Amino acid sequence: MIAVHTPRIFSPAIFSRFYLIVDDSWASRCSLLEVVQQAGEAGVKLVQYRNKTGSMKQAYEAGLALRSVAAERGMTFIVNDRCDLALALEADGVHLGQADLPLLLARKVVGQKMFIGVSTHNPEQVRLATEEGADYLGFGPIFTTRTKANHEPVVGMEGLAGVRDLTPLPIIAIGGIVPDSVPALQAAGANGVAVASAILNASDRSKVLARFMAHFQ
Ligand code: TZP
Ligand code: MG
Repeated sequence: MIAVHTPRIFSPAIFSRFYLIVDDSWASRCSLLEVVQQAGEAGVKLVQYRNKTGSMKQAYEAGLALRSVAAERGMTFIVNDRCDLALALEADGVHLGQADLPLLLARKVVGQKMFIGVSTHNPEQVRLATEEGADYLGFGPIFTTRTKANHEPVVGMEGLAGVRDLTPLPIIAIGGIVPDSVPALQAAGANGVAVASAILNASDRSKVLARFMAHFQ
């Protein structure tokens, strides 16, 4: 069904990148497929599919089209929250929040071939996800964001700098990030940045993608 599947051969480089989040809540305002295509053209290599509200069937059908585009373009495709959906879509990985299946159980479900990322918001969560064998960590929200309702308290650059030395894993900063934020985030220890609204909301998406990508050459 799906042409390319990246095996889980871990390299920090895979997660030291611009990480696009395509969130289904934007699907009524823009074509997520078009966004992933544009991102592929801009050189984006890492994409997460996030669907918090759709039925499993809707999430599968929308996800399958996105997964195929990502595979054609050699992008690592990660599914947010749901191990079952990640398996069904033959994703390259699953991204777990603190309210999702615990990492050790998720690993049993998805097996050894999938990457597992974990959202973390404080030093304790960073330590635990590292001990339990996450492949990369999301850390944030760095700034306030409207993409996630009732998000955790903002951690700021200082929060990021404060966890950098607690883990050897790639840290992906998330939450309210715009292109101009990237150098300071990298200086504070972020390997990558995960972004939804700055891309999905952009009036000139290619331009904003290029501005992000310029920080990851
Ligand atoms: N958690 C905190 S922010 C976010 C998630 C899942 C999504 C991305 O945020 P933004 O601000 O739209 O880039
Ligand atoms: Mg989640």
